[in-house]
Amino acid sequence: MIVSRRRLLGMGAAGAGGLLLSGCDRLNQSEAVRQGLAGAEGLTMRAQRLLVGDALAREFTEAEMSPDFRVNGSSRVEDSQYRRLLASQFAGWALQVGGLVHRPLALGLDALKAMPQRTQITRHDCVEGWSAIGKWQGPQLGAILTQAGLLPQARYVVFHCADVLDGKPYYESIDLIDAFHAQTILAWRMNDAPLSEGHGAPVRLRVERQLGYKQAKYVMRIEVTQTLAGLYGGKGGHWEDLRGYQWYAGI
Ligand SMILES: Nc1nc2c(c(=O)[nH]1)N[C@H]1C(S)=C(S)[C@@H](COP(=O)(O)O)O[C@H]1N2
Ligand SMILES: [Mo]
Repeated sequence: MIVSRRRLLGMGAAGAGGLLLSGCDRLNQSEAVRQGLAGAEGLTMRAQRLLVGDALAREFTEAEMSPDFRVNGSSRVEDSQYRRLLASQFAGWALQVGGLVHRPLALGLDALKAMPQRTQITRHDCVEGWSAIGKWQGPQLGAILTQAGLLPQARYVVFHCADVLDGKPYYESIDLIDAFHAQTILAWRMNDAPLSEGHGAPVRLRVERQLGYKQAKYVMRIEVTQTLAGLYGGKGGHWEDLRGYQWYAGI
């Protein structure tokens, strides 16, 4: 954490307000986000982001990796098609990329592995009060989105997952600032081994400046959208819809 939420809020509206104008224009165009930004949470998000800018989340050394990285939320996917794909090590599987793009893509694991790879050792922080340091590898999400080509109306990237949790399909979303951040990757490898089912095989999102629940596992489809309204519960993510967690979970 570079600047704590408390410190930012302590700056007050006047102090933080001056920071808010540049860089956030595209956020302002969505009604849902504009409403969110009206409150203290929105103020915190914008101030935090502009202070942090493109800064990288802290990266750790091999020696600092946690011996145990727990599985949280879904640990198994019941969907029968997923179970067949898992049994074949995802041989016939392809990540779908669509929505507001010029060229919809279907990328198999081989295609994802053939792209330039990023490896990062980072700390995962779950709101439930645990954290763990692990190593993640995969292509940058930005490179995938660039390959697909975003249409001008594109604002959000939605991750549709294979699992159902508490009776609802899991999903998550981020905006383009986080989507094109250098450490935002689609990880297929964790701690030097292919992702296990528990940790989100075949691929999961790593968006390192946000909390654990944003790190979508079992990503089957990526959809680029203009708004989050009308998708699932409309709040941009599983826990956001079900438990009122914040959509922007910056740390
Ligand atoms: N598809 C999916 N993604 C998910 C979850 C989930 O249940 N399903 N749980 C989230 C939560 S709350 C956390 S803390 C992390 C846990 O990741 P891990 O199981 O690899 O530790 O995944 C997040 N992504
Ligand atoms: Mo979590």
